[in-house]
Amino acid sequence: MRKLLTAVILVASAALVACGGGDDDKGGEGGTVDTGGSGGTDGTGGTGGTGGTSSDAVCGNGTIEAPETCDDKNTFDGDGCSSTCEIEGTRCDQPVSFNFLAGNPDTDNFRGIGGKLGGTESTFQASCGGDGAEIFYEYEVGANGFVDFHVEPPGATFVSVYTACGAAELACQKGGTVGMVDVTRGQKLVFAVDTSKVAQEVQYTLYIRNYALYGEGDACTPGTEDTIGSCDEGLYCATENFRSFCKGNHAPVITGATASRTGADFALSVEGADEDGNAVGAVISFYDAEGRVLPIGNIGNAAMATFQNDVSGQTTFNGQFSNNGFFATFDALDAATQMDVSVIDSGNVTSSTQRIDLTIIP
Ligand SMILES: [Ca+2]
Ligand SMILES: [Ca+2]
Ligand SMILES: [Ca+2]
Ligand SMILES: [Ca+2]
Repeated sequence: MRKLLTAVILVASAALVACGGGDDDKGGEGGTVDTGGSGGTDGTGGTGGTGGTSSDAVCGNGTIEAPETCDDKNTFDGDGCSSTCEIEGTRCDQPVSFNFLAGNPDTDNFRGIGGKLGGTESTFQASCGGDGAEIFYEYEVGANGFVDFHVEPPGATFVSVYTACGAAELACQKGGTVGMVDVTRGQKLVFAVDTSKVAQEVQYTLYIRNYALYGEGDACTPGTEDTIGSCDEGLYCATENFRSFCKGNHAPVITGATASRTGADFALSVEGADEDGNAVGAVISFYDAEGRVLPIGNIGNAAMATFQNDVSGQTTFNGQFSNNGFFATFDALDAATQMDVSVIDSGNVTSSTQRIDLTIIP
């Protein structure tokens, strides 16, 4: 603002100077936009040049005044209209802030923001397409893990991602297809939304989601700084002294398992050990006498049997599962004589699989 006022005052004084006496033959030169005209020299003949006209545009007043290309009633960058009232996003070095427009996205939620592509000028084309004009977004990553992203609608849009303007492309996705890049907290990414349609309006929505993965010792309690109770692969969310954190995980071990069918009822008993005490259930599959796997309704060939007795915290356990009418529900299992059983823990780590007989109790 101060700069603009100074400019206005300078222009005003230049314009006064411009009204000086003119040359016999020659009037003063007219002013330019920024400086007033200079007066003629000598004598009285010429008329001085007229003062230049200045842009008295005020960015932030809500009115687009030349040379402004937008005015969104504020002087913030990153919201689509810059602090100097230039449209943002059409150049990579002047991107729109995805975080700002999406409300500082938290992790593990898709945030989408919409826009319009329609310009004639294509300065850029990603490997998967983009003949038309493009809009650039900057995205600041909230948490270690990965980011997945896509742009809609399919057919007319593309999105590509870079660590910075001019850097190698990390990924390029056609509209409707999801891309993924590994990220670290605080890292900035540039997303380019592009279109194949030249000079034709295309409404788009760009979606970005930051999946947080938490390492050993990181808090995993929802509601704390980390927003979701998930840990890196191979770790699990352990609770001690009212605090939850990601902890190294060990595979459960099965020491013995029995399964039986009584009429339509099913019962499973699994003895095992888990160093972390976080076994939660068994993954089960059924086989006929010829060793062919049998579908479990529309669940697939394997189902989860969560232990009905609480074995959490037990390093050796005897997990129980029973279901009345199980075989009446899943008719295709009538031929079952054998089962595969493995134990799964809360970190999604499973034991090795054991093939056991399904005992038929008349
Ligand atoms: Ca303005
Ligand atoms: Ca603005
Ligand atoms: Ca383009
Ligand atoms: Ca474990």
